[in-house]
Amino acid sequence: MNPSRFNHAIVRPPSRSCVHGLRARDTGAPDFETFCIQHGQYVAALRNQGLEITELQSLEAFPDAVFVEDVALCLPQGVVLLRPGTPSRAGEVEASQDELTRACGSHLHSLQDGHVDGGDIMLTDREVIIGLSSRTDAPGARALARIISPWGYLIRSCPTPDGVLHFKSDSSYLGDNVVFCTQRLAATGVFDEYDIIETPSGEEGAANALRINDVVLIPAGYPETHRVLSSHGFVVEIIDIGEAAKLDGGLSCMSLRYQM
Ligand code: CIR
Repeated sequence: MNPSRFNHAIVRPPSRSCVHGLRARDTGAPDFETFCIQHGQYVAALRNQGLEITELQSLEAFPDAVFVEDVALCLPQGVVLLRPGTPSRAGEVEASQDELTRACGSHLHSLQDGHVDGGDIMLTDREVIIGLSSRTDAPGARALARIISPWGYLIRSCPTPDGVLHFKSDSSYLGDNVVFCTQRLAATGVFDEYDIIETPSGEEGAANALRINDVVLIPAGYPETHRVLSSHGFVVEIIDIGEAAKLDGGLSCMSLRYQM
């Protein structure tokens, strides 16, 4: 499979309860109306790349449920329901199960042990990297490997630097062996076999970019990132996700992308 080619995405609009969403540092609650507008622009950007969109119901009971990436892993061989590593998000999985079955039309597999957040899973052309973090543990990584190894995936797990929420908060796979990541994550050696483009100094917040077919989406507010990625030949599109960022959410977190 090509981890940058997609024709479907599942999204979930924010709920009013988003103001209570988790955040490592409080810079103020997101504004619900603005969040909805920005979410709509994000979805429009996915549609512009030819993706068919399935919109799940927003979940008032789960303030972080807009970050739908964390509840499942969608692969051509099947969908794996994950086990988010923070108690307030555990119930999002069950609440999503029926809609995900309808959307993906395939049998759902459930993680049997440990914890994994989708934000800690990176698919590249050669492997699946599982970042061990405060949300994703070794038993969860092993349980995921037991499900997807038989499908032919090579799995590797590695630590995520302290203070980084998810492995992909600090990195994104841009296709053709290229990884865009922070200096602190590159320093762990995890991407030594890849062609690394480091985030410009002071623009670490742009590391969670999103390659969708022929474009790379980046969050607004990172002009050097725009320049650097463009100079490497990427077609870059800017999306304002300022409200999601108040809850430590990035571009990848707000969709489950797949190819059917
Ligand atoms: C959380 O702490 O779970 C949410 N506030 C942010 C989740 C971001 N998701 C992601 O990076 N995949």
